Amino acid sequence: MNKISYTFVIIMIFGYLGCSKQSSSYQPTIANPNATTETKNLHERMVQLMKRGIMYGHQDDLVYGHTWKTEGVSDVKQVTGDFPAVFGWEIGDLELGKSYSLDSVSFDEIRKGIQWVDAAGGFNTISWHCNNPLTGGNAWDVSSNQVVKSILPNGNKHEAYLKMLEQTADFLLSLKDKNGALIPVIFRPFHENTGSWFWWGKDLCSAEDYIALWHFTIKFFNQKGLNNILYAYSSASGFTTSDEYLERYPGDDIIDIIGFDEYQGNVDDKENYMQSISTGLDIVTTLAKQNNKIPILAETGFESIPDSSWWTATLWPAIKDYQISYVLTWRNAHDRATHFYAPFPGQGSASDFVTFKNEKRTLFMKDVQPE
Ligand code: BMA
Repeated sequence: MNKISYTFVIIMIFGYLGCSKQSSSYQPTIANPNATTETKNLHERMVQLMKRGIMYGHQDDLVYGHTWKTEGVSDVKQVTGDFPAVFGWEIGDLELGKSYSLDSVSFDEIRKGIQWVDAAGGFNTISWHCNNPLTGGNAWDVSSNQVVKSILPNGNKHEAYLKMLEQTADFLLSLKDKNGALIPVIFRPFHENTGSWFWWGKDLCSAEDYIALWHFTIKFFNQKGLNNILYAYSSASGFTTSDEYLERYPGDDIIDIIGFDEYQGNVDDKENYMQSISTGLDIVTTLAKQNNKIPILAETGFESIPDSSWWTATLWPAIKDYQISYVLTWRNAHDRATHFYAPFPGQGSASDFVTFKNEKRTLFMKDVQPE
C-alpha cells in the first residue's frame, strides 16, 4: 500500500468509527422513570419508525374537516385512502370544566378519537391553548406579564391553576384502552413560547418562571399517576443557534420530544420558510442526538395551500433529509372556509398530497402498524 492509500484507509476507519459511534449511542430515552409499558412501547415505536421515515400528522383530523363535522371521516383519508399516522388534538377549555373544546369539539368525542387512534396503531398528540388563569381571558390574552408568576406556588392564582390542572389531569386519566390501561399520549403544552402571543410567551414571563411552570405542571401530573405521557417542547421558529433554542427549554429531565412550529405565510415566503425549517431542524436534530430526545416539526402548514405543489416542492424537500419522528399540519376548520392546512377532495394541492403520501419515506397510518 502506498502512502496515499494507507492514509485513505486510516481516514475510512476513523470515519466509520465516528459514524458508528454516533448512531449506536443515539438512543432516545423517556424522562419519566415510571413511564408505563405502553408509553415505553409507543416511544420505542417512534424511535424505530424514525429510521424508516417521517410520519405525517394532522390536527383534529377525525372530528371535523373543511366541509363536515361528524365523527370519523378525515379529509386526509378521503384524499389519499389512508389516515395520518399522527393525530393532533386540542384540549383548550377543558381546564374550565367545559364539555366542549375552544374549537367546539366535545371532550367525549376527543376521548373516543384518541382511543380509536391508539387501537388502530396511530399516535396521539395533545396541544393545550390553556385559558389565562389570571385575567380570565383566553390563551391569547397577553394583557398582563404577571400570569405565570401568579400561578406558580405562592402566587395569588396558584389555587386557580391547581383547579385547572385537576380538570386536565382527570381527562388525561380517563384515556384508557380496552384493557383498562392508560393510553400513551404526547402532550405539548405552552408551545410557541419564544413568541409573545400567548400568556406564557417570551415578553410575558422570565425564562426561569416559564421553566418553573413546566416543572410544576409535570410534577402535578406525575403525582396524579399520569405515567402515560411523553412531553413535547415546541418553541416558535426563528432561533438560529442551539443556545438560543435552549434559553427557555424546560430541561432534559422532563422533556422527551423537541421541536418547533413554523408556517409559510404567503407564496413569496417559500425560500424563507424552507430556510427557517432547515436552520431549525439542523439545531433540533443535533440537540436530539446529543441528549437522546426525539425531534419533530411540531406544527406547520400553509393556510389554504394556495401552491398546488406545496407538498412535494416545499414541505418535503425542506424536511426529507432530517431524521425526525413526525411533521404535523394544522387543522381544517369546518366553519372558516380558508382556515385549512391539509387538502380535501377537489382542493388544488390534493394530487400533489397523494404524491407526497406515496413518497417512500412519508409514513401514514398503514405504514406504521405495529408488528
Ligand atoms: C389556532 C387556530 C384557532 C384555534 C386554535 C386552537 O391556530 O386554528 O382557530 O382555535 O389554533 O386550536
